[in-house]
Amino acid sequence: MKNIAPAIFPPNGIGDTKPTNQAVLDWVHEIGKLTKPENIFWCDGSERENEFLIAESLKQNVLIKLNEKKVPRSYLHRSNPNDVARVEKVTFICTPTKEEAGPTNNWSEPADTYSKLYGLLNGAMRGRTMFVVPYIMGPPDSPLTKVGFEITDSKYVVLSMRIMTRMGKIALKRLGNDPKAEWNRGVHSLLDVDPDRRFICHFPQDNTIISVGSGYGGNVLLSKKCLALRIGSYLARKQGWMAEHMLILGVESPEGKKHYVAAAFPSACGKTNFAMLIPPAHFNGWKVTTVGDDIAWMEIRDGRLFAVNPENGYFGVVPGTSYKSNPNAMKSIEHDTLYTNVALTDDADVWWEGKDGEPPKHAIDWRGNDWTPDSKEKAAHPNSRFATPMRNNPALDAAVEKGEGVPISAIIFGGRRSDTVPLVYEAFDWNHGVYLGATMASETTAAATGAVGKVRRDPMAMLPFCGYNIGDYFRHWIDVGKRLTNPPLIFNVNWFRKGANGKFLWPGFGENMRVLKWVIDRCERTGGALKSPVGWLPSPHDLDLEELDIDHKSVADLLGIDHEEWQKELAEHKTFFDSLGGVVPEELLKQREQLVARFKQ
Ligand code: GTP
Ligand code: SPV
Ligand code: MN
Repeated sequence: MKNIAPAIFPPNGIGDTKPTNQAVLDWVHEIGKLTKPENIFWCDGSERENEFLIAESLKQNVLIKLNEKKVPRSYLHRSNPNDVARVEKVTFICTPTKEEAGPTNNWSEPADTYSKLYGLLNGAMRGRTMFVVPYIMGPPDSPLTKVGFEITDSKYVVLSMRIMTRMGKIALKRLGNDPKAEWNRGVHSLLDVDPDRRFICHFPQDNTIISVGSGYGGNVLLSKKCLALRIGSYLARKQGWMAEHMLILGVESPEGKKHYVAAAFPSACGKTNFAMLIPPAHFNGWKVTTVGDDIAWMEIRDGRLFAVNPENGYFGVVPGTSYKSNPNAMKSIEHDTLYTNVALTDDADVWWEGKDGEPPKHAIDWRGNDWTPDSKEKAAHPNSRFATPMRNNPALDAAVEKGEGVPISAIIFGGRRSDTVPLVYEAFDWNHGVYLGATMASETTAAATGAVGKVRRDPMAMLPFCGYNIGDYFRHWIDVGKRLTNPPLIFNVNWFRKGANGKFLWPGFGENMRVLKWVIDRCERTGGALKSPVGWLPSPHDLDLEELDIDHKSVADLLGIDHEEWQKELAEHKTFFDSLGGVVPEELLKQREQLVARFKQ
């Protein structure tokens, strides 16, 4: 077996914090009997434990220590080159019937899948340490917060989970001793990191996740996409709340008026960047703060949506991150950060495509090979990532620990579209907004294995993350709308429209404040807009474009509705809905008819 680190043996007082809940003990015993590890390490989330695990990871080459002066307390991990992104084709929703998983998910029968996975897990941890990682998702005192346990044979997973979740004793306390309490069971084993034996399986009815054969991010940090979105969305519908692939940000005006906005963009389409936006100089006095950069859990209270960020850290795309594009991210990852698959310079600093300054004359690339600026290969993998605690973010919102969450004034959907879709527009009402989300599309990115740059429908940026039938998910959105007396306004944005020269028309990043400002103006009922077939569109003078170097033609192109392109788009909406085989709610079919009719007027 390649690259798999053997067991480690902690001194007394480390690795022995056993939970007292009998249901957890029974489950760990069962998985231990199956996987046959050398020993069991019970994590408590303490500093001492973390130091021990880092020291052992360095000895076993699971981590490389970075330059203490340049990036203090930070490390580099290289995953297997065959294992660098989420793999959607081996991600399964294992519900009793195929209908429950729906037309957009890979389905496999639960009993068969358990027996296949238990077969693979049989003796899988021989000679290794089995770690038991207790964690919570959500602020410690939130009613939305969930408890999870992840069993893993990867120290990289344990160290990442400590950054990405509230991990350790806090979860044991929250769970308590009730053997019937709700908690998520997650089992992860690297096996031999063979793509042919890689499966990420979800059993929503059992609140269980089993992931084997990968050591990479979204496949193995089971708190994130697996629990917070796939199992989360299933529980959310059952329990009447929402689990969404959304950032959450706060916007405060110079007068001190604050709004919170949630935005769903597909993987690697700008959530982290938008959540950490720094307004341009022209918006002096405006402040944007980050509640979350990837996932929102929302509930209805007093007819409004309130959101919490269930996570405790950011697992962000590294390439393209610079002081120019995202200074808050750069400051966040200057220390106490776990990097995956970036390049290593000769002085043990990190490097990636798009970082500020000159590329190093020599580096070791993400695969561990020599690299120079003349190399054909990229120094950092396009989906290389940082894991950094949210506390590192200079723009962290003060309400991030608030259990009741923050009230959401606007929801923004957005994809990566070279053409057709304008910079920003607003839905006429909630159901129209649900239609915008349900029909959104985006060019695929390196965040998942497979082709990059292919336009695909990705409803609400949840195509790979909805843990049940997408038709029922649309229905849930419509039903939530009925319960909202003060619903958020819904918008669609596209930072990625290109001009005839193939270049982005919009400067993006901090300048997205100009679009956000219009969104806030609309929430405040002060912003102007024109009625178009697709929704409310700002005219160029409704957007504050002062001190921005952009010509009239580009603005017109950004806001334009090309009827020919939209005829194609409308046909694609129909093809997509048809492909779902009759699960699309009547309300959305009606929205499509109305959209078609508006184009004929
Ligand atoms: P996940 O973590 O995969 O969910 O991604 P994300 O949605 O958080 O995307 P992120 O903010 O990390 O951005 C992904 C890529 O898009 C990076 O290469 C960014 O540089 C680029 N990007 C982000 N915002 C903008 C923008 O406003 N304009 C342009 N042109 N590129 C952007
Ligand atoms: C995404 O792909 O949407 C991510 C990265 O946020 S991962 O955690 O790998 O799924
Ligand atoms: Mn994401």
